[in-house]
Amino acid sequence: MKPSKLHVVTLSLGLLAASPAMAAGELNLYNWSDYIPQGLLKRFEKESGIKVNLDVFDSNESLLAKLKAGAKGYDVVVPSDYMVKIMVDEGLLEKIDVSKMPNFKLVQAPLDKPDFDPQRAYSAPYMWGVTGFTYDASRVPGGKLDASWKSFFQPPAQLKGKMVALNDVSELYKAAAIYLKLDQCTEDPKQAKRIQELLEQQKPLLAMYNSDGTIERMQAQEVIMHQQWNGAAYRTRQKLKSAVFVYPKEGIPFWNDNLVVPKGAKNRDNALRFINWMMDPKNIAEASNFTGYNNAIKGSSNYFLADLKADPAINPTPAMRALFVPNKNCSPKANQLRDRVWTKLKK
Ligand code: N2P
Repeated sequence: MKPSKLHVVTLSLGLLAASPAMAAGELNLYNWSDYIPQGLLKRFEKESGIKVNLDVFDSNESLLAKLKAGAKGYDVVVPSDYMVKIMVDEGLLEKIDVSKMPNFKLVQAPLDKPDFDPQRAYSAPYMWGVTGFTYDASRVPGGKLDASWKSFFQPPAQLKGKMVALNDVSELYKAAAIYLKLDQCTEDPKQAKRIQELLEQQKPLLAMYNSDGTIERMQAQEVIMHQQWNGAAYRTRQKLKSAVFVYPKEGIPFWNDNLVVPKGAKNRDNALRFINWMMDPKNIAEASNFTGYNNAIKGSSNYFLADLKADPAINPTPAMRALFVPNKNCSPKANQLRDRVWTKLKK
């Protein structure tokens, strides 16, 4: 093909655009799948000159395994609350003094001093939310299910093979513990066994364990019920009007995710710049508008889409808040019991 004049112009523009980015270097972000809009990353690239490379994971445990296996090359990763503590204890994170960053003053209580990182020495808040399950009201008997974990663990027979649970040890174990009125950090093998039995009896009813593609699976009506995070549920409801997100009456798992820097990150300065930039109300609001989750930054809700503002999980009533069950930092013994339940379940 003969190079046209247009082609040459495009090429040189491309080079021009690339040079500041090359000067400022790169940022390797390892985030949950479907958890940050491309447009926001593009705007960060434009404003900073830093090129962002995005790679994705589907659970805290796969993120931990990756870092422990010595994965180098990530500059910012996004663990949940309890996993920040585990990573700090394992010496996997850089101390980055988030509380001294200019935008930190905008972080609202209680997420300015969370128990997993009270000084905010290692982590900055990203999104927060809750875990429940969504069902398609057009396909359940009577068009309605009880707002209970019972509907998820012991559903009507018609749902057999038409439900999916998250592929997430922490989420399933915690939901089961709440339903059975047990401590999510139990160190009692007998209690762990009861959790095991509940999960084992549910397993044959499930089409699979999968944390990715939950919105698409519900929208395509491949399944009738899906354990889901509230942001994914919000996005599901925009595509499937008959979708109902359940806030279970026995307790609603509450979590928050965080931006941290793995030890030895090559682009530490770029990571710090990105983290501070993400604590800007307008920037984090753009992430919330895309993901459907709230965040901890003061003033960001001024930029929320009307639909998002109206979502009950974004502005929980005091009654709903009273049901929140935050992730706890369990002891190694409790974590070991939990992991054994999971390994057996997945065999
Ligand atoms: C987005 C993942 C939400 C994170 N796909 C739940 N902690």
